[in-house]
Amino acid sequence: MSAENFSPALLERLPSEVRRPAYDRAALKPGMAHIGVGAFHRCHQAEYTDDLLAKDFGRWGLVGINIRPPLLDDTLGKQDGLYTRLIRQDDEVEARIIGSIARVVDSQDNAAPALEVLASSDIEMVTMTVTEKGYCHIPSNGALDLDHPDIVHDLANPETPRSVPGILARALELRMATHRRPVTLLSCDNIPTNGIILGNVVRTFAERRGRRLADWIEANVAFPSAMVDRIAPATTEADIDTVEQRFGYRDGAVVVGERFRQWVIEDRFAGRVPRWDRVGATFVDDVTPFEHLKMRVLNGAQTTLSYLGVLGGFEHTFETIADPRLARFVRRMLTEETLPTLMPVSGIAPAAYIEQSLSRLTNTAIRHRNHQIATDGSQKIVQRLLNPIRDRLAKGESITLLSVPVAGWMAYLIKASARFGRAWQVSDPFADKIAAIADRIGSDSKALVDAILAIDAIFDPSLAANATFRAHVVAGLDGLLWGDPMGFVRQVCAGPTDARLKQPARSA
Ligand code: CS2
Repeated sequence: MSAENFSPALLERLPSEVRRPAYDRAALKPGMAHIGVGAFHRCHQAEYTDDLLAKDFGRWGLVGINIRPPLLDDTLGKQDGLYTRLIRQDDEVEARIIGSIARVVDSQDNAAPALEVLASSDIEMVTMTVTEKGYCHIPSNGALDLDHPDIVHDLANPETPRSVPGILARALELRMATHRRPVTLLSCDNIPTNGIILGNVVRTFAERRGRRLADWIEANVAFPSAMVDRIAPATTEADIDTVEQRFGYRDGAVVVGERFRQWVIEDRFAGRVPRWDRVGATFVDDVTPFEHLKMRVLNGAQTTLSYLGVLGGFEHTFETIADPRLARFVRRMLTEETLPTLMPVSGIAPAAYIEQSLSRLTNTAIRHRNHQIATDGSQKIVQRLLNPIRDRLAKGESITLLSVPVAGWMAYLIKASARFGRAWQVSDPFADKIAAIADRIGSDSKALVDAILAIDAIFDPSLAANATFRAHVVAGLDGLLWGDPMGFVRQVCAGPTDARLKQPARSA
């Protein structure tokens, strides 16, 4: 017989090792909203908010909104917003019920339910995890992509928007027309200068709606940047089974994360602010150094391991990094090439941060699929790989190692094309474009690289034109696409450690 499903009524009967919300949930009032209630949000911002409510109960209940699948009503909704958050480190499991989500709203088919919440005078903070592509910006320059089909739709139908910029602009327009209360829109996605990008796309959209709205936004809305961190892969059936086996109930909304967590937020708000800084978050004047550190080191390592891992036949990050060739490669890449591009961060020694990041990736209980991390690489490689490459090229420093995962990303998408045997299923806004390139060109690495680097939404034209970069990526693609990719990685790693520019080992 299957175990009882989780419900608020079960709260009183949970095993004692499962921690419960330490505040009166019945008194919870919505004060902020979150768009994109996926595993990451439930493991990160919702947990910080739960900590805050326990420490200093206030008006900060969360309304969780999804504007894309999955439906929330089926899982979180049925459980009154409550769910189990597991922290896992190898064999250790620590369970806690998070209570900060007061209500969930499904707005996948129609923006009206989301708009009602976002425009409400109760809501003074809107956080979001809508994935990199949710901002509808051009990755290489951060501008709103006015040719994006959802943006085209929303500019023509501003009252029934589909895109994040369109929904936010409409919500702000409704706020301006009604109570006029200020609001902070806080991006929690891994895009560089995420507050600036969010501000850009919302303002550009609003300007097309009229000067009045644009001016109101200027005076009443803040877009702080933030660095968020905790590894929390998509929940699997196995995670749901783990809760059942260990704690005796079934929770369809369970999330699993690692112990490490970090949240650094730019101290630039409009209206009242949940004092997450009282429960471990940090408010700072400038997030940039933290953001570089996290995206280039931790995310850079994850992305590198995901592409090289798939090419090498590995399923998850922890299995990939257990391969000595890949572990050595990624450590050398981060230490020799990425580290010198980082800005000083007070209190954090970069070399120690690299070691800590690599060690987080070895956690065998965090089953993060390489294909999950590889998803939407076109939206990730700029901040994780291309920006450090640009910084190094500007100083005449070598990019031998950092170019390999760029070629890895290309090989990953090329091998998904019909001409290359559809090795695996991929999900990336540029997948079709790259498959078409692969189908047209076939096996000529140099021609493949030329065609892919010409996609200026991903590759800034000056980087794409750089002869050293091109040569290294061609050599990387040669090595990863044909023959033995792991042998190639080992060979690159066996090469000289000299930091100055060198011609690639196998330049085409
Ligand atoms: C991952 C991130 O899927 C991905 O792109 O690299 O979700 C990563 O796990 C988080 O940024 C960690 O904070």
